[in-house]
Amino acid sequence: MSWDEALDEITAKLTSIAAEHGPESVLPYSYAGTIGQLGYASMDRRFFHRFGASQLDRTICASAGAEALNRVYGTRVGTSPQEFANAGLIIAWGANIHGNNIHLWPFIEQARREGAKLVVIDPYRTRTAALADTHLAVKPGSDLLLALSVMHVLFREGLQDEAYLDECAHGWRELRDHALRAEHAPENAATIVGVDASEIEALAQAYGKAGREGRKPAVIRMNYGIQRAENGGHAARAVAMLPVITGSWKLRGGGLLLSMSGAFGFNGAALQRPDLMQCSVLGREARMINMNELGDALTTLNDPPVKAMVVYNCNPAAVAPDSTKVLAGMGREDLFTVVHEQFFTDSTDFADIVLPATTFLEHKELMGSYGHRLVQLSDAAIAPLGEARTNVWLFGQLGLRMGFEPEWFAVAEDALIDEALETRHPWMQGITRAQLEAEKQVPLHFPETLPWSTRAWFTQTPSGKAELLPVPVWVAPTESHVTAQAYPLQFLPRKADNYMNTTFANLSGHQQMERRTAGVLEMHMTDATARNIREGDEVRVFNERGVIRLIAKIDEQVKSGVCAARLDWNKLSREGANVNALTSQRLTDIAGGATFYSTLVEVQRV
Ligand SMILES: Nc1nc2c(c(=O)[nH]1)N[C@H]1C(S)=C(S)[C@@H](COP(=O)(O)OP(=O)(O)OC[C@H]3O[C@@H](n4cnc5c(=O)[nH]c(N)nc54)[C@H](O)[C@@H]3O)O[C@H]1N2
Ligand SMILES: Nc1nc2c(c(=O)[nH]1)N[C@H]1C(S)=C(S)[C@@H](COP(=O)(O)OP(=O)(O)OC[C@H]3O[C@@H](n4cnc5c(=O)[nH]c(N)nc54)[C@H](O)[C@@H]3O)O[C@H]1N2
Ligand SMILES: [Mo]
Repeated sequence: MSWDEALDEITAKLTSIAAEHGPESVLPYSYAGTIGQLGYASMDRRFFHRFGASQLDRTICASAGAEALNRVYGTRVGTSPQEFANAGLIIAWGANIHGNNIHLWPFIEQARREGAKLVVIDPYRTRTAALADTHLAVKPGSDLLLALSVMHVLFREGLQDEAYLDECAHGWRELRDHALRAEHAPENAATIVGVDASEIEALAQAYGKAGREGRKPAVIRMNYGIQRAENGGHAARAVAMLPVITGSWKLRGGGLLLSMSGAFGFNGAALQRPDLMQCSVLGREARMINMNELGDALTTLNDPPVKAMVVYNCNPAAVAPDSTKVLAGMGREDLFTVVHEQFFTDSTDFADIVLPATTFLEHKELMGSYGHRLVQLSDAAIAPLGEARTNVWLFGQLGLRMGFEPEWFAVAEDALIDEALETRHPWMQGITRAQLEAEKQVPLHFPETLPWSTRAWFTQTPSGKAELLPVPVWVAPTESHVTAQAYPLQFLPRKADNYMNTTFANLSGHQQMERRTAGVLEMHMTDATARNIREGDEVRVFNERGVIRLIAKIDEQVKSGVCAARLDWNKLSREGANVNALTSQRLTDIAGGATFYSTLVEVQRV
């Protein structure tokens, strides 16, 4: 059909569904796509707010870790990537830098050429771990206990920076007393963490002594791997406290980086217009649906049920947890589904209408960052191919067809960029589109002093200092090696080094690069032998949520008790089911995040 016919049909369908079931029966489902300020959240949000659709809580990736940082520091700011070159000890904690964050790697290499050591804390032997000086192959979900154990040694040895703590931290003596409890001593924590006590001891000693007596400082690259566990919010919070304890923020090349997103103050309210919910037929704020609970939202939710789903920037059929339920829901005959996509993904297979989307090469975007401190303009390199249209255009058109106000919906990309840059954020003052057009990237007006180096930085926490309370308490995830019974193996449903979540998984060049782990379950010899499984055998991997079939690969990437397989499209997987058939909709302890890495399974030879 033509674009005109498609837009008319979608408008008519959404209108009649809203008339019968209320506008909240329409659910937008999106994540980052090509990640720009406009494509991620601008006209799309305006449209759904004005319509009165259910809101989507976008928690699938980073919500627990982001909130953990907010709780300790009040916002999300950290060591800049370039500063890693000045570190003497780099800890990659739940961070596959060489696979997922390759642009940080050159600075790590630079530091290592000057003698820095790299420690990787990851249950899987990633490319990053294989290149490290030390790899701590911890049990999934044990980071909270490991962080407390590191704190135990720091305080036991008097390696804390008391002057910094007194000035900049709230509750450090309570944290010290808690950390010094016997259960946090390395010899008592080691079994649960899954490493030797001596390894924890060595890590803590190296971390605590870095930056002292002429040594270069330690920096932690914490990444989101750590917070995809049920206790991941408090685990991330505990790790985030470590550089406060040692005062490592005071030194160039010290500190910690999870996210820099708090340094960018784009005017999200102007782009997204949450106030438009008040002008919708609902006349109030619409209900919120956690995107990790899509399976339940499509199969059990009522008052009203979800009757239409509009998918863009996302491939929920492949990436959302508990996919047996997700696919049952997306397969409902009475669900009207629209997907705006670049490729015929697993999700387009469920669509009533597929709309062609532009790629980042075909649209103009305003970019922030997770790591660096540059505002960037990403120009369209070519005109859109075929009939591909941008997210902004699509939702603007739908708004106009709905009869919504042209002053909010007939708005072009450049005007949206201007609105996004109209902000009171102090670090973005004076940054304009004209400057970005000329220079393409403009540094934030970031303060001269190192982040969190003095108390003056802590303006956004209740105490005006780093918040170390409540003390982080070790609790095992519901699904972990501590709790394992019927399903004894911890399962890592991992990202590919050469795909972007599920983007590129259909491209043969990328598939070639991911050959080693295509359709494979990586297991340790001990677990394989106990199940009479040999290399190359077909195996069933299952739990109470689902079953998938893979080929056993016996290697040293995982320790016994842990197995791993990587995320792929369902339709490129054996029997059409990928790793998310096994993951759960359970949420993290903080901020409703996804718990992909808190998954237990059993494995059988077919
Ligand atoms: N090549 C590539 N790059 C990507 C992506 C991609 O798919 N491919 N995805 C992008 C996206 S959306 C994101 S959010 C980032 C994410 O980048 P990362 O934050 O690095 O995320 P993950 O790969 O999920 O997890 C990192 C590591 O954590 C390990 N891990 C799992 N459980 C635990 C645990 O309990 N403790 C510890 N210490 N480690 C654990 C995993 O084995 C994994 O190697 O990468 C982005 N970059
Ligand atoms: N098992 C398991 N599941 C996971 C993860 C994991 O590590 N393991 N990682 C989780 C994480 S961290 C994340 S962030 C999510 C990511 O999940 P998704 O957000 O679904 O990410 P992708 O799989 O990359 O799919 C993005 C889709 O958006 C499309 N797209 C790109 N740009 C645009 C655009 O401008 N407009 C439109 N309309 N479409 C566009 C791409 O073609 C692609 O199909 O997956 C989560 N799921
Ligand atoms: Mo992500």
